[in-house]
Amino acid sequence: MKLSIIIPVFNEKKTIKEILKQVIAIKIPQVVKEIVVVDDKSTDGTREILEKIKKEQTQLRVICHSQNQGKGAAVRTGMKQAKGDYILIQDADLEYNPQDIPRLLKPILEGKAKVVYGTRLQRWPNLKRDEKRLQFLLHYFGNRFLSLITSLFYGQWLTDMETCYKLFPKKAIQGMQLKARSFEFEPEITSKLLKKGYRIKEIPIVTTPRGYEEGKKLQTLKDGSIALWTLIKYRFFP
Ligand SMILES: Nc1nc2c(ncn2[C@@H]2O[C@H](COP(=O)(O)OP(=O)(O)OP(=O)(O)O)[C@@H](O)[C@H]2O)c(=O)[nH]1
Ligand SMILES: [Mg+2]
Repeated sequence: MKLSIIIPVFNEKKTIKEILKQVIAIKIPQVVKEIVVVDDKSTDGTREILEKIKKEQTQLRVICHSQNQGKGAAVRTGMKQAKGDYILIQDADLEYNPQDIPRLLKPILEGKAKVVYGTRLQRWPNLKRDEKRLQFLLHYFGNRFLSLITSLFYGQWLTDMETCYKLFPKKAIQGMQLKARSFEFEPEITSKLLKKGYRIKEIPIVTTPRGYEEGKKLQTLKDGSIALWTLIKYRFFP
């Protein structure tokens, strides 16, 4: 099986080198990996770092947007270029741990699932950093709420619709008119996969959430409202 790992990147100079190192290091029996990095016009030096790594790691594919367009647009660019049978999205920060990738693939390799999401929410939120309590709680309950709406609208119980770890066959998105430019990519693809009749298998994962001072870009209220609207919209429109 060939797996395309798509990494959307925007201004992640602190983490890009390390995340690529971790993703490159993952070895999965029976699976050939392809890594597609999409740089969304980073201005903090990330692009220069990518140029350098590309020379050393020739298996990396790096695609550069000439304008910043958002995470959804970057993922869509990556998916168009992907040559794998399966696609996995990997954020460029260090919140998600690439060591979980083989666990996500397991049900697929065993023929037990076609679409797998890594869920962060089958547990209480990570509240280690006290000063960020409210921010994380808002994020946590916002996501729980959006996942509940997804379950009600699309008829499948989900605990973490917003997770970045989404793994699906490339053929699942063929013919899908994905439009999201920003973070509404998550509700859009989830809605459309469920509408197409795919069942989503959730596998628990543990993440290390980051705060805004560490480069987080998602804005809980703004992007949460857009996500809610996206879920409503695609329930009734194609
Ligand atoms: N291409 C592109 N990627 C972006 C943009 N904004 C954020 N990203 C990437 O999207 C990923 C997630 O962004 P974050 O700001 O960490 O979002 P988050 O708050 O972790 O979102 P959750 O995972 O739902 O908690 C990272 O890899 C970012 O580099 C953008 O404008 N363009
Ligand atoms: Mg993040």
